[in-house]
Amino acid sequence: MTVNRQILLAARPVGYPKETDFRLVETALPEPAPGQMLVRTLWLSLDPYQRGRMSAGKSYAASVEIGAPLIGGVVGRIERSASPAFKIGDIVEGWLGWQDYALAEPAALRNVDPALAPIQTALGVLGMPGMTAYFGLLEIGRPVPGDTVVVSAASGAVGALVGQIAKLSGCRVVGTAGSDRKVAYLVEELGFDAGINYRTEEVPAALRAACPNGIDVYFDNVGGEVTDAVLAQLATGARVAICGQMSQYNLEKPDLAPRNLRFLLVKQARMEGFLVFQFADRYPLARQRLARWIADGRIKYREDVVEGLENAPKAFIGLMRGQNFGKLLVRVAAA
Ligand code: NAP
Ligand code: FER
Repeated sequence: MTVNRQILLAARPVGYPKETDFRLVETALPEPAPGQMLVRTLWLSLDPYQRGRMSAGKSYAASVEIGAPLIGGVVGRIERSASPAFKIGDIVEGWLGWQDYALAEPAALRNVDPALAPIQTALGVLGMPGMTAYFGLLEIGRPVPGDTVVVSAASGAVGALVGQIAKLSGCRVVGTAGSDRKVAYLVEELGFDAGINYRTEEVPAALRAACPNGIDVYFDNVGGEVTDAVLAQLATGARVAICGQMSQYNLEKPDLAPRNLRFLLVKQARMEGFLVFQFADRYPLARQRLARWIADGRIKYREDVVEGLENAPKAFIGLMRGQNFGKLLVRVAAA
C-alpha cells in the first residue's frame, strides 16, 4: 500500500457531531525519518474524550485543528523501523490518530504483549478505560465491603468494569444504562445486583428501591438528571467520583445543574473529579491485576467492533447517542 487514508476534522461540531464534520482523505504513505517507526493501524479506539478535542478551547489537552487528523488511541504493528527500540512485526499502542498508518517516535509507543490478552484490549479493559475504572473506583470512590455503589453508563467500557470491580470489593452494585438489553446484561451477565433503564424508568423511585440504605459510592459517567437523582440519595460519608459527563458533551448551551449539592453537605459527602492520567505511574500494576482477573474469569468485557476506518465517524456519532454496547473499537486492518 502506498496510500495513507486519514480522517480529518472538517468542521467543529455544533451540538451532536454529524458526518459532514469529518472528511476522509488519501495522502502519501509517510517515510520514517531516522529514529522513527512506521506503524500500521490495526485497531482504533473511539472514546468520549475525543468529542472535547473537536471543540475549540484548551482543556487538559489542546484541541484538534480544523483539517488535522483526529486523535485516538491505536493498536498497530511496526511496519518499518529506524530505531533499535522496536522491530518489524512488534505490536504497539499509542495515540496515533484516525489513519491507516502513522509515524511515531519510540517514546510515543508502548509494547503490547499478545500473550497477555487479545491485542485490542490494550485500548479497552487493559487500556485507558480500564485504568479509569480501576483507579477511579478504588482511589476516588474508595469502596469498602457492604457499601452500595451506583455507576452510570454502566454497560460501557468504563462502567462495566467499575461495577465488576465493586462486586469483587464486596459491594452491592447498581448500574444505570440506556436500554433494557443493556440493563439485562448488567444483571444477568456481569452480576450487578440491580439495573435501571434511565430512559424508561422513574430514576428516583428505582434508585430508592435498589438502594434502600442509600448510596455510599457514586461513579458518575453521565451527569445530568441521573446524577441529580443519585445525589439526593447519598448515604452519610458518601464518595462521588466524577469520571465523565456524557449528558453534557453535546449540549449547545451549558446545563447549569446540579443545584442539589445541599445533599453533600447534609451527608458530609465528598465529590472529586479525576483524570486517568494522574495514575499513569501505576498502570503496569493495575494492568497485571486486571489481566489476572480476566484470565480467572472474574472480570468479563464486551467489545462493540465496527469494521473499516471509513466507518469511524458514523460509529463515533453513535457513541455520543448510546448506540454502542461495550467498548467501541474500529478494526482498521486484520492483525
Ligand atoms: P461508554 O460508556 O462505552 O459509551 C458512552 C455511553 O454513554 C453510551 O453508550 C451511553 O450509554 C452513555 N450516554 C450517551 N449519551 C448519554 C446521555 N445523554 N445521558 C446519559 N448517558 C449517555 O464510554 P466510556 O469510554 O466507557 O466512557 C464512559 C465515561 O467515562 C465517559 O463520560 C467518559 O468521558 C469518561 N471517561 C473519563 C476518563 C477520565 O479520565 N476522567 C477517562 C475515560 C473515560 P447508555 O445507552 O447507557 O446511555
Ligand atoms: C474523558 C472526558 C473528558 C476524558 C478526559 C476528559 C481521558 C477531559 C476533559 C477536559 O479536559 O475538558 O473521557 O478521558
